[in-house]
Amino acid sequence: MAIKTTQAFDDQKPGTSGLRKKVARFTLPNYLENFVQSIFDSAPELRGGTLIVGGDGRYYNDRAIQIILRMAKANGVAQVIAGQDGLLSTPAASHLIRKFGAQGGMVLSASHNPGGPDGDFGIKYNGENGGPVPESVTDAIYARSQMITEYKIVAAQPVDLSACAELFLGDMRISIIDPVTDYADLMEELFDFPAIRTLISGGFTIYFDAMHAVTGPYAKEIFSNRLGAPGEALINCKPSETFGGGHPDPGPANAKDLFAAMFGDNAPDFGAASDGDGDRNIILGKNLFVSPSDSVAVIAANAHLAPGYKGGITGVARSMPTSSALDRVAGALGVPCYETPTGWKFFGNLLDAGKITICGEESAGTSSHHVREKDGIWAVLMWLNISAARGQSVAQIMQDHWQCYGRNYYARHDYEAVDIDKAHKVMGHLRGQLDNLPGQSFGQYRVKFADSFTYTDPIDGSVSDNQGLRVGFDNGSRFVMRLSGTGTVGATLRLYGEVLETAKDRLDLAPEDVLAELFTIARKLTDVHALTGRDEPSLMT
Ligand code: G16
Repeated sequence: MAIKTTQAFDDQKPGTSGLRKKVARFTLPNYLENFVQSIFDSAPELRGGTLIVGGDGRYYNDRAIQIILRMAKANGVAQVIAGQDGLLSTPAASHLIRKFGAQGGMVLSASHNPGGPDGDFGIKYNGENGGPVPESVTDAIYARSQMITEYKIVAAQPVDLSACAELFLGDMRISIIDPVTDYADLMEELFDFPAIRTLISGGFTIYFDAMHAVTGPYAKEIFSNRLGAPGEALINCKPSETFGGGHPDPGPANAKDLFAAMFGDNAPDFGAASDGDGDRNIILGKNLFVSPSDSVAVIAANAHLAPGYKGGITGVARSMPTSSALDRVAGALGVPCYETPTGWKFFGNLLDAGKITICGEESAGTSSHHVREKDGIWAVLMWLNISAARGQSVAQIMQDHWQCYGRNYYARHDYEAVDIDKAHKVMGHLRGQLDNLPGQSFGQYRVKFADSFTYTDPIDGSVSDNQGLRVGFDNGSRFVMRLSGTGTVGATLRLYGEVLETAKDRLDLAPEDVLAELFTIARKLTDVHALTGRDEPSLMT
C-alpha cells in the first residue's frame, strides 16, 4: 500500500447533491483522490465493511472507478459491489446498499449536467440507509478535504468490470453484478406488472426517452422484457459517455424527440424520460406535460392503487420550492406534509423514521420509502400502475385531480451562469425587504409572509438555515428565490412561482397566463434583471 502526499483543493465543498465540477477540474492530479480519501476518513465504518460503487457511465466514470477500487483496498474495505461496466443508476445503488447491508456507496454522476471531456463529473456518498449522507457528514468530508496531506492507494492492474464475476484485489472481494436485475425485481414487488402488461398489450402506447444515459438497460428490461412494450416505445437506450452529445436533462429543451412526439399528431398515450443517473423523471400525456409538483401530488393521492402501497401512506414531504399541491392531498388524506430544504438528503431522516411514504421535488424527483433516493423508473411505473388501475389517460387523471384538489399553477425561471457577486446581490436585495413586505399589496396580491427558510429536522433537531427566500400572498400564491447548489459555472438563480386556483372553470388555463402577474411582481421585488444584466431567464420550466 502506498501513501501519497497531496495538497488540499479549496473547492471541494459538496453542493445540493455531492461534489460536481468540470471534468477538467476533476481530472487534475490528486483531485478525485483527495475527495475520495476525505470520504474514507469521514466514514470509518467502511473499514472492514462493504461499499457499493457505480455511476451513470459518463466520461471519466471508468477511470474514476478504478481509482476508487484501489483506494478502497488501501483503506481496508472488505468488499466492493460494483455494477457491470461500472454502471449503476442512483436509485439502484441506493437499493443495493440497503439490500446487501452495505456501509455506504459512492455514486459517480453529475446527474442531468452534460458529460464528455468538456462536461461535468461528480461523486456523491450515500450512507448505510441508502441515501445521501446528511449535512453533518458532508461538512466533515469538506473539512477533511481542507486539511488533507496524504491519501492511500494500492498499485494494481485495472480490474475487468466488463463481466459479472467475483474477483479479488489482494484480500478485498470485488463482486461485479448485473446493475439491473435486483432493481427490476424490486419494481415487480411494488407494482401490478400484470395490470400494466394488460394495459400495454391492449393498445395503450408508451414512449420512453433514456437520453443515452444510465436508464437505457433498466428501461429495456422492465418496459420491454417484463411489461411487453414494443421496441419502438424506447428511444436513446444505449448509455454513452457523452450522452450521445446531448444533455441528459429531461425537459423540453433536451428531450426534444420525446416532446415532439407527445405534442405531435398521433401522439402516444404516455411519455416519460429520465436523466443522466436515473433519479429524475418527467411524465407526459398526449399534448400534456405534467408539472413535477403535480406529479408527486397525483402519486400521493393514488399510491394505494399499487400493491406495494395498498395499506396507504403515513405522510408525505416536498422540498420548499415545490408547489403546495401535495399539501392539499395530504390534508385530504389526513396525513402530515413536511416541507424540507432542496436536496434529497433532507428526506432521509423522515423516511427512516417512517414519518413519510412518498416525497418529491419540483426538480423532477419523486420517490418513496422503497429506496433513499429519487427514482425515475419508479415514478414512471407508478403512473402506469395508476393509469391501469383507474382506466384513465394522463389527461383524465390530471383533470380529476384538479377538480378534486384545485390546481397549483407552477413555473420556475432559471438565470444560469450568473456572476456570483451579482447573484448574491439579488438575494441580498430581496432579503433586505423581507421584514417590510408583509401587509403590502401589489395589484391583487397582498403579502402574507416573507422569510428566509430555515428547517429544523424533526428527527435529529439539526437546523439548516438560509435555504431560500419565500414571499407568500393572502390568496395562497407564492414566489421563492434561491441559489442553486448544483451548477458548475458561476451561480444559478432560481425563481419559482405558484398560483393556487380552485374555481372549477379556471383549471384549464395556460400556466404562463395565470402566472404572469406573479412573476412581474417577483421580478420587481428581486430586481433580478437590472442586478444581473439579463433581459430574461435562460430557462423556463
Ligand atoms: C439534486 C438534488 C435535488 C435537487 C436538485 C436541484 O438533484 O438531489 O434534491 O432538487 O439537485 O438542486 P438545485 O436547485 O440546488 O440545483 P440531481 O438530480 O441533480 O442530483
